[in-house]
Amino acid sequence: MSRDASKYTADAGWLSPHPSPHRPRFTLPPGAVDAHCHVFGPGDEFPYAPERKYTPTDAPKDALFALRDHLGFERNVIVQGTCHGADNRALTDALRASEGRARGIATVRRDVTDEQLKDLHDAGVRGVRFNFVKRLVDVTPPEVLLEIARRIEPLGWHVVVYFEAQELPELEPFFAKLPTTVVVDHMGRPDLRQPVDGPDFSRFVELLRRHPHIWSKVSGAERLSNEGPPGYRDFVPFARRIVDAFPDRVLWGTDWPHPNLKSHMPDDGDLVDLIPHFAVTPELQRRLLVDNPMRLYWNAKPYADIPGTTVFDSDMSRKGYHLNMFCMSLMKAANRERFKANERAYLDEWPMTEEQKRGVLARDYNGMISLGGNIYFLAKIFATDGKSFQHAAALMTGMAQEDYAKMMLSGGRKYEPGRKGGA
Ligand code: 0GY
Repeated sequence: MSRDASKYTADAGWLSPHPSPHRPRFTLPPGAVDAHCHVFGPGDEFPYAPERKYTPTDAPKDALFALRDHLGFERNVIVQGTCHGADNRALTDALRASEGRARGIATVRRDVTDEQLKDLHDAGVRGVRFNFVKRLVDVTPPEVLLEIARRIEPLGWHVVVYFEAQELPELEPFFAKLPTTVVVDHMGRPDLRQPVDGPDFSRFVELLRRHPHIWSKVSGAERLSNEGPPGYRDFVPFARRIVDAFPDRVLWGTDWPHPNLKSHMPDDGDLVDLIPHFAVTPELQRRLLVDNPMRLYWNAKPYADIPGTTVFDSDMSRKGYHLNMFCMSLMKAANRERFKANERAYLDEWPMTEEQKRGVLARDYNGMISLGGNIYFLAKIFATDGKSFQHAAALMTGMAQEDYAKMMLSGGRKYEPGRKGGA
């Protein structure tokens, strides 16, 4: 269907995205992520929600990906726009088409099924958005939102929240209760006419200080600024205060295609050129644009390459859960007897992977650690065998226990970075 024949007409006065943004003068660090943007429609393919509060012009995935390449970004985080309600098809279509270069934030209702959540995850969704801006949505009660947050938490997802600054005092206790990371859109929409160190914005800074699970997007210059383009200078001190204080909990995004702007349509190149004014060193720029979004959305782990070390983080804890619970069961004498009587049969009572079971049978402690076993739990296995920590440590370093003991008594062994068990 041609554009003219579209069944949707955008709202009167709706501003479409800038047709030809300039290439930024600021060179983005390699791997930069635009962590707040949307896709709208096309409406004829992905209908706008009947309950929507606005009708935009279409802003399809191809236009977003072209902008990504033009500005110099590597990846996108696409946030479900309220004009699509809880129908995430335009979002998941874009995520799938991105070939792993986009992650998504969806909108879900309380009746979402586990299967639908799994489909969203497979498409690349890593969070849900709770919107408290009344001009955009009919607000969902907090107890329902909390229920949704508890459903998505086991998937490793987080919650993105959008609210007006005056709502913060009422919302803070709710944010404090959320079991996941919470990302605030556009710094909680401060009034930039107030002083940056005045009570209103200081309240927002305090929110982040008090709650280490809360992050902020330092985006929205074109929405919040009273001075306007191209410098958006009144926005800079606010974003800078947040980036300086919480460099590991900030994200940035274009907010393309800038829905509901009335004053002007920004040149996205100007928005990128603003970044070095509030993230003032290459280090801060890399954290804001690469490290933080990669950690949150692509599960990139800065500690994954520590030589010879497996860090027992939440992913390893999930992976090794049943293995570690089996180990704990050996605390009971009756269970130890049953295990010793028939190891294989006892292991088959636990929903562990075959690899984990083989690791136990072979007493391969390094193998078990790589499969999510934690040495404090694994200790129950060698204790059941009547063996000591020294025995296990010798096994893990490939030495006879006697030689290991001698080596330790004579002052330990020389540090060799990278040796398994040597860190
Ligand atoms: C934004 C801001 C707005 C809109 C939405 O989902 C949306 O409709 O987020 C707004 O109107 O302030 O971040 O895109």
